Amino acid sequence: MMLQKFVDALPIPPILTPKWKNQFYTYYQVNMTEFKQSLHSELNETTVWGYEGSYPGPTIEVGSGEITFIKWINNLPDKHLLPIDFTVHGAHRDVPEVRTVVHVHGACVEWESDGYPEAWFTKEFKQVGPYFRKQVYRYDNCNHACTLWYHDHTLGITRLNVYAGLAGFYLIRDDRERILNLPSGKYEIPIMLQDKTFNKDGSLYYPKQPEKPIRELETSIVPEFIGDTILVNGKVYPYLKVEPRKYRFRLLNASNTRFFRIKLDSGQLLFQIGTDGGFMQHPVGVKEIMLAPAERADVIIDFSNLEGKNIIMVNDAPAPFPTGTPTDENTGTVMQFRVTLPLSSVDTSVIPAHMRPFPKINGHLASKIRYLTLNDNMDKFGREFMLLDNKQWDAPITENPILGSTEIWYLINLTTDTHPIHLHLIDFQILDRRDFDVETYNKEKKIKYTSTAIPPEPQERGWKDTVRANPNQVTRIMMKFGPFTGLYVWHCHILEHEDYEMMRPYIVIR
Ligand SMILES: [Cu+2]
Repeated sequence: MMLQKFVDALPIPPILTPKWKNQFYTYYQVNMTEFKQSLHSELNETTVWGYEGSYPGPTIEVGSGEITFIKWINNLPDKHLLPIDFTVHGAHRDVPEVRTVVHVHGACVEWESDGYPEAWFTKEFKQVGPYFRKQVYRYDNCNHACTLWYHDHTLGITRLNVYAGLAGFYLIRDDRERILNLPSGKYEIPIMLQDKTFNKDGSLYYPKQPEKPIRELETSIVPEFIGDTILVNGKVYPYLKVEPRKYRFRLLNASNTRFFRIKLDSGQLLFQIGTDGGFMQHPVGVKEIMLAPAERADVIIDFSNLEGKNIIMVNDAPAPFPTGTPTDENTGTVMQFRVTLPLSSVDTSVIPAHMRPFPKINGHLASKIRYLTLNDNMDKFGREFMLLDNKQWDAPITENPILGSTEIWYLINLTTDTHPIHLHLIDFQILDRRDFDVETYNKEKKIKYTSTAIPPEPQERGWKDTVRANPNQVTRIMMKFGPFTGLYVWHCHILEHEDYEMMRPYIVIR
């Protein structure tokens, strides 16, 4: 369906108000419900799922170190909005259709509050998953200022719950950020990028079968979901009126599968100041920003001296990435900035020369090196699916780092896709990527490098929680595990992969 571009204003999700707050704690309640929302003015209202009656959910803003409690409440209907594949692990007929569990992506949090995929719960907590521990989650927010996001993480239906609308921003602020004099208030705007496909009646379309249908099944999971329409903050191709001055944008790719490679059609630079885990040491001026699902970039765009201009944010990442279909006029367009508002006051905000020191973790301190493959496999229906280290979700835990220890993980990608690999609890640093010979690896289980090590891209030189592991490359990441012990997960953030076995538990032990 072709929807007219730039006819609706960019919505900005409301900031969530706490139920109560004192000098020690802050407490929020967040209701998940089904409701109708207009995603484009020419489209009938769409039934979506959201937090607090909003898709995207309201933005949660907390201070670094602020002890925050959140009760996530499932008030969704009993019937799922989208087609469930009951053969997928965790989504069999023995559990209720509608289950939820919320994960704050990038959070430094105790495991019981991390949103473990098997810690799901239903309406009124009547039924809960085997790893459910508490109704009210506790977040210590031991991160520096950063752009996080919250979204559903239920085993076997994450792709459907997130696609239905269960995602929102979670921003952590700190004193360092306050003294940087960045564009703030109405000049600081979250940008959630997603793709969807609509039925003619305005309802959400999600495929019931892959391109080559599985005859034995009424509904089958698909290897990836690629929507034909781009949404920003839940609106199709919106526009934003801006003043001729600097703005700060928190870019987030919250798509199921689609990668975004963002550019401005004016050719101007985006000044990136932060990665997944917060501020970088120095800003980098870049022409384009690559964002795999779940990756974030904190950027400043300067509209000074562009009065009267319209600037379009475009995308040219093939889908699936990197070998899929190139973008077209629809999937290559994201949103429009109209520099039509008068300058309301002199812009005194800055692009700082220095944000925060970025101490490189010392590789010699790594007490453990893990070699982990990303590979594909075939199920009994002849469907290809992806695995981490050749293991399914319920194989015994193999990644068991010791609290406080530093490890290096070699992500050895034997598939033809780029997989955004995400670890819960910790931030890591990308060491490098290096081409290797897949055939030799498959035969001899030995890494034969075919290039020298490629350093991370300028836009990746900061704390990360999600890394693009490209095909035919070994991607090395390094991290220190802590400050909590317990059960977490690491997984591919392509939600169709995550739901179908490309996820593994890991445990931090004492
Ligand atoms: Cu993947």
